[in-house]
Amino acid sequence: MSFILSICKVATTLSVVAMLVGCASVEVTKPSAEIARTSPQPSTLASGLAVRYYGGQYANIRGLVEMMEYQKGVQGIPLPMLNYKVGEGTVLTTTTTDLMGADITGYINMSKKGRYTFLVQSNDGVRLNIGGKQIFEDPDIHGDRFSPELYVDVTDPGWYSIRVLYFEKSNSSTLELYWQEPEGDMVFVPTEAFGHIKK
Ligand SMILES: [Ca+2]
Repeated sequence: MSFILSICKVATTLSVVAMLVGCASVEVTKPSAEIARTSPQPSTLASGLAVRYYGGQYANIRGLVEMMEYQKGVQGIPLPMLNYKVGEGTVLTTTTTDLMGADITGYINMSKKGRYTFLVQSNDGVRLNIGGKQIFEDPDIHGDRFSPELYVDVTDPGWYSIRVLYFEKSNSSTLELYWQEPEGDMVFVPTEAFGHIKK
């Protein structure tokens, strides 16, 4: 795990190497512009992230977004963390292994000032928004693949909105979100840093 992470950190500047080791071959994201802290701050949150599922066969995130315009979806069991690397097992908190889209929403608590570094691993497509800003997208069908390092500079600590669009077409599925807090280690974003409004 740490080997792949460190390889991906280096490989994002070398796109050929990045392809060989399965990192997203996209440009390293520049330090982010200001993201918007949620205002007012949410007061009572349930832990983890809310999710709605949209069953269907998608070739990319755009296809999922189109489906969401005319399907209501099904409310799923909340996700404690984004740490799913399940091979050919069930997708997130569903009981199905393929052909599934997910709209994951809630809040993320960035409680320290300074630079947060995120990494996403996905299979298949994913789009990550934090504080109303698109941080990363790897929208098409692919095997397990890391994002480059994604930087979010926090000047105003607190809860920020987070939204992850994700789909799994077939075979194995993975959705992971790591962060490195200012002066911290690269770890899965922990449950206590996620919240959602219970419906
Ligand atoms: Ca897959």
